[in-house]
Amino acid sequence: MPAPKTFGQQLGRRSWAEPWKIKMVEPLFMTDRPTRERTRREAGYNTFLLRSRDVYIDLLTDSGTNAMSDRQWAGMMTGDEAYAGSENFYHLEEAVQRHYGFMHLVPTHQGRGAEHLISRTVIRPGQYVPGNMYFTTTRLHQEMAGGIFEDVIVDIAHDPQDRGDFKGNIDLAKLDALIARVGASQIAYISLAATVNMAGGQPVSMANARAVRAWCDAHNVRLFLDATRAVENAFFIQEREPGYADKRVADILHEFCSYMDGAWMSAKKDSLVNIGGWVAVNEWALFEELRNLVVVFEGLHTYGGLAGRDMEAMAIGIAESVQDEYIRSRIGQVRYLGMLLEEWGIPMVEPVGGHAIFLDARRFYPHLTQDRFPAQTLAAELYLDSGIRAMERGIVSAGRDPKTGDHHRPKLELTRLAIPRRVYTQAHMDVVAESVKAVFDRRAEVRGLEMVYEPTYLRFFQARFEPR
Ligand code: P71
Repeated sequence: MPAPKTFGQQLGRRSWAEPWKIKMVEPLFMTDRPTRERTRREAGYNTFLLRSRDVYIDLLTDSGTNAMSDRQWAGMMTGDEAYAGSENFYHLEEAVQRHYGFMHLVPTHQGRGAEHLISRTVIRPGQYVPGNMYFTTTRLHQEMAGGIFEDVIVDIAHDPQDRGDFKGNIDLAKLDALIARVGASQIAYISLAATVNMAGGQPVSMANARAVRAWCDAHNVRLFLDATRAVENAFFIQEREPGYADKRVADILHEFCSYMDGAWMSAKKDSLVNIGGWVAVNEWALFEELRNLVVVFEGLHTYGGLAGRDMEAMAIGIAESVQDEYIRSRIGQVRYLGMLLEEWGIPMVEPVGGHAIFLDARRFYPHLTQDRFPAQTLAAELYLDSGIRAMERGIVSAGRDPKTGDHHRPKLELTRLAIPRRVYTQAHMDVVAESVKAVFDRRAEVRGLEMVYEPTYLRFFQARFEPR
């Protein structure tokens, strides 16, 4: 047997490790294959309907699944659970002002609460909302407020094999074409997400943010950021964009946000907490509207549906999330899994993005048409093989066109392996990689699924399937 080598040695460099150690552990349980055959059938072949106790390694989402630090847990003990004016709210406000740079903050229970508020206050029915690819809840709230989503992301975002550095960018020619067609007054705002979840966690460049800002100024249109993974986005700018290699991620994030009129946030991702969100803007009049609406749907404007302790954990999590060594190891772990899979020829979105590996189910199962739900099928197969839970991000997630009632047929038919922050180790990543490989080796035997129950809203959460 040749001498074993660490991963770093195999790559001809020194290995790196996470900038933290583990203080508390939570046992995992492995089930056997006959049990998983039953549990996946009972769950209608939908990973959202599995019980977590039947899951081994849970890569359903990186949302709310983060491990908090000892400081965050200590902060939880300082929760000021006053109905109004909680001290923790002011800590959160200060953290958002310092790191994201927005003046006025409205907390919400999570991202979609913030999406609801901003969509309702800024969209007039019939207006367009151009965005760099849709996100499920974002688009739904825009549509429920009467808006019409228009995809203005660069074309390469829809090509899993294009290795562009900034596949999340907005295509300004698409904005020009939209404005020529409908006029500036018919554009509610530009909805910019960084990174872009559904494109594979792909980043937006600083140059693009700056150019979109200039476009907005020229046409008097507002620009709002979905800041859910903007820290991860800042890491890619530091790594890839000329002029940013020597800047701190914290400073890059701040500059990026400076081009925005405001932002909404699902803090359950970047901010290293299990629950929370916010919307923040610079305009006082808009803030007043948001602050007024939040009391109807979420709670008073100094807690927005959260406990004081949740706001404290978020304030501390924000500061931890912008540390260079943390973010490098976070994205490094995602890349580690990506490198193994790439080496073995597994089809996926490249380059690997910030929060997940997105397997390309079209190339994984070339014999299945999109009507056989290849990405849903792949998630069900992975679960059967090893108890690993992934998420469909293809035709099921895309839902139906509200006008025609037909399926949206996204070019990207993906199965996402989202990596929770500070939760799993490199050994878990090895187990995941080997399971993906095992499922890939058996790909020819797979026949696809049929949808037998379809809910009205965000159907992917509760839809049920049967094997073909
Ligand atoms: C993710 C989630 C959570 C999720 C949401 C919907 C379907 C399945 C899973 C949530 C996001 C997000 C972006 C870019 C807003 C939200 C909503 N992502 N923007 O990826 O990724 O935030 O979940 O806190 O309401 O698993 P919320």
